Amino acid sequence: GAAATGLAAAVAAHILRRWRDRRRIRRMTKVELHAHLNGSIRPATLKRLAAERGLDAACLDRKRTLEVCFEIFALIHKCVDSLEIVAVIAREFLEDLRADGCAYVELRTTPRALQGRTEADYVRTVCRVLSEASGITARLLVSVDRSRGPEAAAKTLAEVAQLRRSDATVDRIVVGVDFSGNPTSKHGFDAFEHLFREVRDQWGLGCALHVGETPRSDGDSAKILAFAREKPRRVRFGHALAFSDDELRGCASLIEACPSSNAATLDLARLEDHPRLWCHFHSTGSPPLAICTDDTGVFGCSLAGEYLKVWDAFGPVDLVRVVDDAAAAAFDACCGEAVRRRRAMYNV
Ligand code: 6MZ
Repeated sequence: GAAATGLAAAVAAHILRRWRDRRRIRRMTKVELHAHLNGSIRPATLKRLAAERGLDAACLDRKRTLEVCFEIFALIHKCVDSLEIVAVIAREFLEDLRADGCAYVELRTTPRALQGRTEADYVRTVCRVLSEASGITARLLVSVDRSRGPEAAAKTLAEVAQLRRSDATVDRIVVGVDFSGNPTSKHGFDAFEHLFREVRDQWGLGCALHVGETPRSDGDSAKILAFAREKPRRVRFGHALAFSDDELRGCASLIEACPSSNAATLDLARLEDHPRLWCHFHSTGSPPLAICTDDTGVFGCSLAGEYLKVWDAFGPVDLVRVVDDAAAAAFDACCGEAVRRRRAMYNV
């Protein structure tokens, strides 16, 4: 009698607490620092575009290894074949982020020349869409796709430098440069380092560098870590899964952790085994960390969903502090104000 009633009350209290936690996390004010525009295409939009073009989309049914991810990016790039579609996927993603409680986002994308338009047109289009966003502050990181090689990157960045001088919107919206692309491609960071040095030291912008995405060290890790240590606040690490705790000790550069993406590419059975998240929540002296989505369209994830996954695997943990750390590592200082404004407005 009494024991059963007590048990039922305890179970009910547990369910209620869990429901409240999840509602709070879904609503809480967040920041997104690592999201690739084309990888963030809505799955429904991707399927529709692929069907309209008669493209084989069988790769979407396969398990997300790194190799499959890059097959999917190739499919997405065939589907996103005009600046109009680029603008649509950017608007849709901003809408999804805002609904997930995101106050500030740094979106990243690799400029492409599409249908007779130039890479500069691509950058201008994306900056225009980001500058028009309402209810969310959006900035852009220009991506360098390592698989295209350093000459292509130098050409793209020269155009961006020119645009920043001639277009006030581009100048305001572009806040950094990202180093991404297939980590198994032949070009290492050393081939691009001079370009990132220029971005960091001459342009005064941030560098978001993919590093150690696969457990096999890609030979870039030491060089990227040395580059970061020179000016830690101007550099963030994407993934950084292959770093050891000792290598990272005392490093002030933030790590952009992408739970679903990392679990897929590392083939983790449980998020509890994520090396960086584990260290962040279980040991002291590990670098600050942000929770990010990487490619919502490829991994079928969402920003709020990633926070919930971390909560389920490591909670109770201080997710507000994670957001504050991320805001402090944003490449535009206006992020802090965007976060404060949303917190004041929604009281979360
Ligand atoms: C490395 C990635 C990535 O630039 O066309 N990208 N690079 N590792 C990852 N982990 C899964 N996820 C995305 O968006 C798609 C491009 O982003 C990079 C790749 O270069 C991919 O082609 P954009 O908007």
